[in-house]
This record gives sequence, C-alpha cells and structure tokens, in this order.
Amino acid sequence: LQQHTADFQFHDFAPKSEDLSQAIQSGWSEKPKNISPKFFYDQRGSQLFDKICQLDEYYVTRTEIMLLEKHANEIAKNIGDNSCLIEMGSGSSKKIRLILEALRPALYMPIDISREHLIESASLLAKDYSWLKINAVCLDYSEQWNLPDETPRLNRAAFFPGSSIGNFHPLQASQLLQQMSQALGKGGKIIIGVDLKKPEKQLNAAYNDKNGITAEFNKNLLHRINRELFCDINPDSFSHNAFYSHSHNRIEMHLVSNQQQVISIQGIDYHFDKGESIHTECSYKYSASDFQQLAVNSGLTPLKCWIDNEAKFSIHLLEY
Ligand code: AVJ
Repeated sequence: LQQHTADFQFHDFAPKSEDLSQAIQSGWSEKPKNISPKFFYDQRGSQLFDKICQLDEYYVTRTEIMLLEKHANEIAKNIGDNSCLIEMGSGSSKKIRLILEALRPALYMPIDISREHLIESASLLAKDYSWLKINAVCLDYSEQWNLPDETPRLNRAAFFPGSSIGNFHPLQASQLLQQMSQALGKGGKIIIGVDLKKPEKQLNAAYNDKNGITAEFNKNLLHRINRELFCDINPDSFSHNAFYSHSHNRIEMHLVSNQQQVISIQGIDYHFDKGESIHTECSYKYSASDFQQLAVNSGLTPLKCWIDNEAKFSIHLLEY
C-alpha cells in the first residue's frame, strides 16, 4: 500500500485515531450535548457529503470550482515557480487538479487524517501526473502539527478549500491559520475557500435540501454509532434541524430527539428530553472583510480575494 519511490513519499505522524466513544463521553455530558463534525466522515458519511456537493441547493462546491477554473492561473502566478503545494485535507480531486495543472509545483504535499483516503487519492494523482513529486503526510491538522523536517523551503503554499475553516469557531479558526503560518514559514501563502454571508433563505435551503440528503448525512452519525459501538439507537427517533443563527454568523446543525429516551452507549446512559438536541455542526459564514480581519488578527496579510458574480463564495490569498 505504501509506495516509497523517489516520486511518491509517505510520511506517517500516526494521528491518534479519532475516538468516537471518547467524543461521545465528553460531548454528551455537556449541555447542550455536542460532538465534533469530523465524526460525520466515515465511509458512508463521505459518500453522502459527495452527494451534498452535487445538490442544487448546495452552491458551495460548484461555485468554488467555477472560481478556480477562472482564476487558477492568476493564483499560480501569485505563488510563483518552484513551489511546494500543501493540501489541507485531501478532498475533491477536481479542485486540486485545477491548481496542480496551473501551478505545476515542484512538490505536492497532501495532508489528511485518513491514511487510506490519503494514499488512495494521492495514488490516483500520481498515475495521471507523471511529472508530479508527491510527499503524502498523515496527520490531524486540528491538533498541533508540523511538516516533516526534510520539507524543502521552496515557495510554500497551503491550499485549504471547501470552507472547511467554517467548521471552526472563529478563535480556533485563527489558531489554525497561525498553525498553518508556522508550518509554512515567513513568506508562505495560504489559498483558502470561505463561504460568504448571504440571505438567510439561501443558507437555510443549502442545509435543508428537499431530497433530505443533508438530513441523512446528519443522521449518519447515529448509524455510525450503532455500527462502531454496537448500539441500537433508532435514528428515526431523531430529526434533522439546521438553521442560520444571526447572532453567531453560522449555520447550526442539530439532531433533535423526538421523544424522551435513554440511550445506552458502552455502559453509560444518556438521557434525552423530548426536543433535546445534539449539536453536530457549526458552519461559520464570513463577509470578505470579516475574513480579512480574521487573517490580519492571525498575523497574515490578505493579498487577493476572488468572489463570484452572485457573491456566494470567496477564495482568499493570504501571506505570512
Ligand atoms: C465541509 C464543513 C464546508 O459546512 O457546508 C455540508 C459540511 N454540512 N452540509 C459545510 C456540510 C452540511 C460543509 N463543510
């Protein structure tokens, strides 16, 4: 599985595997009950997320790809030749391909917590781009991390698409930007996709699609708990609830218990009142200037910002 040819290196920082039972024990003892959205993405969850990306209501992926198609060359020019491109979370192959083809970096460094996903997606790219030198790095970027010591200086740039930054509370988002800056070093650049504030109706529609795919994605968390922790939660005893909170500038997703019930997980009982919810996700929205302010407060200089005609999505170029 692990290829160690000259053009395909693999570096394993052995991130502590995500511990679902630990996360439930701590998150479901709080009020309101909560759990990190990173637990959505088991195999089934990743499939459902791919389906979300194709929904009419979910403009995010489509708009970002359109922006990359339009501006990849300009982005590449701003980064320069002889670059080292670091991808935060090996996600949509469509997006990274647009950047790789425009930039032709001297080294491509995908970072991901999932060893399987990382190797699989990097192998596919290696097959199609024979010129590409790859060093895949397995680590959890939401914890403390650094690049492998032997990473060449070059023109370093990090690519962080999809508005994944939106899952972090603004303070954590700022810490993550600082962490990325440290890893890149002075002069390093960050290309980051950020979902924009927009009318509440459009936001609510994007997280409440008419086919119920987002509801399924949310409820997959319960199925995952049943599968991995041998529980018998009735997923239909919970409802999907997603709404925009103006005071927090974020979409919140919840799983709301339709009834009073006790759920037993690995010998611990969790009591739910009727209407009580598990907060499963935050998805923060930023105006271009909100995000530039966050970048400046994190020690970065905003260089450029690309926005589509309908002002749905933004891609920022930042420099450390
Ligand atoms: C992958 C975090 C950017 O917040 O829009 C999509 C995840 N959740 N629909 C987002 C998600 C529900 C997505 N991010």
